[in-house]
Formats: sequence, structure tokens, C-alpha cells
Amino acid sequence: MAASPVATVDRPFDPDGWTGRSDLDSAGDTTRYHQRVTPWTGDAETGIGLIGFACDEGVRRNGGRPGAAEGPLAIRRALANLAVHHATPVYDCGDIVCVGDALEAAQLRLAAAVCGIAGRPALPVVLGGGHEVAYGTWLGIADARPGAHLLIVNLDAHFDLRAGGAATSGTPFRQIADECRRRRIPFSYVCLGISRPSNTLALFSRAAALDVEFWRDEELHWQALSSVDDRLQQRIAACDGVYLSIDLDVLPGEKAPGVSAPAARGVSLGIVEHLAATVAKSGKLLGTDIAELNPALDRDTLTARVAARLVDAIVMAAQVSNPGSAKSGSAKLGSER
Ligand SMILES: [Mn+2]
Repeated sequence: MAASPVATVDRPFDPDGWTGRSDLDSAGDTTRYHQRVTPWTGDAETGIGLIGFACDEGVRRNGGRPGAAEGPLAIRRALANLAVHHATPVYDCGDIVCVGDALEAAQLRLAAAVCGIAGRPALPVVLGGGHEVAYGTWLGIADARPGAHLLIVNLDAHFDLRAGGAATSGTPFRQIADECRRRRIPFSYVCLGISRPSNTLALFSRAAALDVEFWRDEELHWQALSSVDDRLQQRIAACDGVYLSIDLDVLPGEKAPGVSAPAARGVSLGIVEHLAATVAKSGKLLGTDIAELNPALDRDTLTARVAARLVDAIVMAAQVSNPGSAKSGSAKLGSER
């Protein structure tokens, strides 16, 4: 598809989210994200396009604890002060904002913006927002690559395959499955970190019916990691591109307390980081999102820091495999300095 300009966002780039330490007195490269990030201009052809999804209507509809609409700003603030160890340009496109209960309209606006970034082709990195962000992110990637076989890798304690009419934070991957059927493209969904007691038998049945491959939280330990990695790489090799979604409630509650549903067990940050990097290093990553940060429930901004670290880890891993080349069909990140 021809590159298209990024769609209009609801809240433009705001420099207030990007303040931090400046080591002007020290020698060498002291760059932090707040010094790297620039407003998206629409004519960028490489790099990372950050976009916020200020929405928690899906969490509210799902009976969760709202507050994730403030997530994008909190992730930006945490990312702002991290040291930059890569040469990838980072753009901030601003936010899509859910007005009132108009969640479906916000998801469509997000999809248009993600499609605009992915079409450049830069890498869209969506900062949630409740996990209802996933439907918008996926739609944008799918629109940028019509007919492509997309693999979804979701790091999450929940399948988020709930049935029922209205879109919530618990339905996005069921909505994607429905949309794949309409578009006659395969629904390929891998879910890492499922908590057995947090998903009903009915949801496990739906996952089986949709041929979802999953690992439970207790199966994701270091000894198992190389076999999980191998399998993940096989799945990635069999598709045209990958959409990576991270729901912060996949992490142990003590590591990520600032979410609607903190995990009693969870998957360790090291393993989550490793698996996200496996996907990002593949050269097939087309877009990603980080969901469910609720700053009002956070402790010492810990969850926001975890989210920012994951964003940085994904950017680092993506550029290792992908120095300025779009030939594998992945997003373009820019060249080494
Ligand atoms: Mn989720």
C-alpha cells in the first residue's frame, strides 16, 4: 500500500510529557529520550512513531478500575528520562482521546493513525490505555498491509476473547478474530502468560476453538524459555508480519501494581522482556502496544517505569535486526550512526 500521511490526532504532541535530566556538564553522549523525541511530521520514513491512546472506557465496560486514560502521559514521563542507547529516530504523534463512551469511534481513529505510521513504514508504538487499544492497533496494521498474514503475540494474563456485543478491554482479540473472518485472512494468535484461575473454562474453550496457542504463567520460567523461543520463532517464520501486544497485568502484581487487575502470580519482567525482544528481533514486527497502565493505582511510578523499560527494550531489539531495512516487510527504524 502507498504511504499515507498520519491521520489527525485528538491531542497533538505535548512537550510537557518530555522533560527530564540534561547532563550538559558531562562529556560524551548523554542523550535521554526527552532529547531524542520530536513531533511526528507525517513525512518521516523511518523510526518509531509513539502514539497515545487515552481511553479506559473498555475497562469501565468490563467492570474494571478505570484510570488507564492517563497511562500515555505517565509512560512518556517515565520514558523521558531513560538514556538512549540506539540511533533510531523517535517521534511522538500525540494522543487519540476517547470522548465520553465513544470507544468504537476512538478505536477507528487510532487505527487510522497507526495505519499512517505503519504505511511510512515506521514502527507504531501505541501507549495505552485499556487493552481495548488492541483492536485499534491491529486494525491499523491490518489496513496498512491488506491481505497479509499477521501473527498476534499477546503477553497477557487473560485471553481477552470475551464474546458479547459491546467492545470492552476483555474483547479485543475476539473482535480481531471476527474481523479476520470478514477479511478472509488467518487469525493467528499466540498468548503468553495466561493465568488459569483468571480465565473461565468457557474462555479456554473459545481459545481452543480459535486455535489459540498459549502458555500459562507457571509454564513461563527460565528453564522452559528456549523451547518457547523456538516455537515462537516458528510461528513468526510462518507469517508475513507480527503485532505484539503487552498487557502489563501479565507481570507479577508487586512489579506492576498500577493496573486494573494486578496478577497474584504473573510472569517475571526478565522473561516478558526476553519474549518481547524475541518478537522485536525477528525483523517482522509491524506494530506494538503497551496496555493497562493506570497511574492512579501505581506505586512510586513503578509500573510506568516498567512500561517505559519495555518500550525501550522493544526499540533496542527491533533495531538490532533491522538497521534501516524494510526488505523483510517490517517497519523501518533508521540506520546506525
Ligand atoms: Mn488484556
